[in-house]
Amino acid sequence: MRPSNLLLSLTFLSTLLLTSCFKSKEQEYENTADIPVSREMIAELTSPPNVPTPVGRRKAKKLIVKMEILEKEGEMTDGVKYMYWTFGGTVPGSFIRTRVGDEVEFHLQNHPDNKLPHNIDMHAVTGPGGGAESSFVAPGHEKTFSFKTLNPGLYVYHCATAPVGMHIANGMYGLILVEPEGGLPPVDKEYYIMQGDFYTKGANGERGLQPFDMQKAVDEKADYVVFNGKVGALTGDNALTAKVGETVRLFVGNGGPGLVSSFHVIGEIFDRVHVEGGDLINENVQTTLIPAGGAAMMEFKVEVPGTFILVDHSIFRAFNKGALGMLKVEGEKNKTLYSGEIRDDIYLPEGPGIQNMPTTDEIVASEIPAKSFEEQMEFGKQAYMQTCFACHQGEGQGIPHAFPPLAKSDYLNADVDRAIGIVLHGKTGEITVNGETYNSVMTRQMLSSDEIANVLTYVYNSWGNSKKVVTKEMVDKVKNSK
Ligand code: HEC
Ligand SMILES: [Cu+2]
Repeated sequence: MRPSNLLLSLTFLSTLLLTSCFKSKEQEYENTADIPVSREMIAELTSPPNVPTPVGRRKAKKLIVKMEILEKEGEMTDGVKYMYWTFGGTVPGSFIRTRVGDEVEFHLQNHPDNKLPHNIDMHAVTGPGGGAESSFVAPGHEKTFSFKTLNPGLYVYHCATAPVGMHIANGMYGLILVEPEGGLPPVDKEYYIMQGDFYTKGANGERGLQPFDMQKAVDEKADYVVFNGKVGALTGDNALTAKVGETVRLFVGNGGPGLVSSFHVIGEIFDRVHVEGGDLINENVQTTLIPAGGAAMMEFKVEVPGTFILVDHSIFRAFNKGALGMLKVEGEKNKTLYSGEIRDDIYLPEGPGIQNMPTTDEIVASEIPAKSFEEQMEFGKQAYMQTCFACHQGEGQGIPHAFPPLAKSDYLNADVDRAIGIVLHGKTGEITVNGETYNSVMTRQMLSSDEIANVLTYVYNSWGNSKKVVTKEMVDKVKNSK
């Protein structure tokens, strides 16, 4: 036999062996309802973005889940409070991990300090109301019911007490995973993310404890669209992490109540998506749709270092309503996969004039001026996140060779009037910031004098800068001194 023939028959043999192996497994229980359970086990529950240990090869068990409902105040974003209703104290609720054939004994506890009755409808349950009918529980009570997991997949659970929309809108949703026989293929990192839309009496950013607004919810006019219950739950220090070369699996759900998510990771392609959390696998996907009350699993390998931004690609939700998270990947650069910036030349297709840059046209203030330093900081931060963030980045750290840092910037701190001038008119030409030279273009920012005063006050009082306060008068003086 020629060596290549030998190889062929060997591979053939082993494939035969493997497939027959799988066959016998499946044949054992043609109907998942027949899978027997052995022994009892208390389920590990985790708060987002963490998930419990994979089931691996464990046998089906009687799995005891204890879930406590808590109504508790939390922070939607800086200065904005919200009364969340939660499964397990977090939005989304605790992650439940089971395998097909498990017999789940579910204990739903409604904390005595809570004001309302609640229940749970699990999409993984085959039975009336997904458990809702048997789990309706008043404050200070515990209800128990049990079910067998028949279908593998990633499922949403939520409260289904009337008004259902209101209970969901206040954060009462989470994910339950039913792994197939033998478990999902192992990966290096797994994370739990859930999108939700929130409706508040005040507008986005309006401070204080914000009550739920039923009319806005009915109209589906969300003030906040967020991952994991609040703005910034997955950014900065809360970012998800991975190392170059690792495989990542995201369990992503959408609690709604109203909106559908166009889930996308900027700078990544999903190698595999379990569409709608089921068996159908799509490969090489840019954006995957996650219906309200639905979920999806995405797997990908991270090949290059950097910060990858998770968004709902209905993009105003990401940049203006909070649906933005981060995956920070550390490790060696790979110039073949991604070169990084090779050169930055100024591109001026219409001659040397720079469009909409150096002008002094009056921009009319559309906002109420800030009345205190705190308000200046608050409005300034909002303006920063909307206008400057894209280039100078969330912590003012800039991007090497492209956008200079504003954090601890010697250039910024040396001269307030010059900084005001830059935000007023834009900037081009070579400058040196903290020893690095930049030769790029900052386009003119369309901001009023008040907004410029606020944004610069925010910048000067953040990230180790010199704590100057910039007033509208100072901005007007620079504006008129030209
Ligand atoms: C489109 C990208 C972009 C946006 C948006 C932008 N900048 Fe800049 N900024 C730049 C670039 C590029 C430079 C350097 C210009 C040069 O090389 O001459 C710069 C320079 C600066 C500087 C001086 C250098 C330093 O690091 O201290 C300040 C201050 C500044 N920007 C503030 C702001 C503020 C405040 C905002 C938001 C209101 C803003 N920028 C929005 C790109 C941007
Ligand atoms: Cu409820």
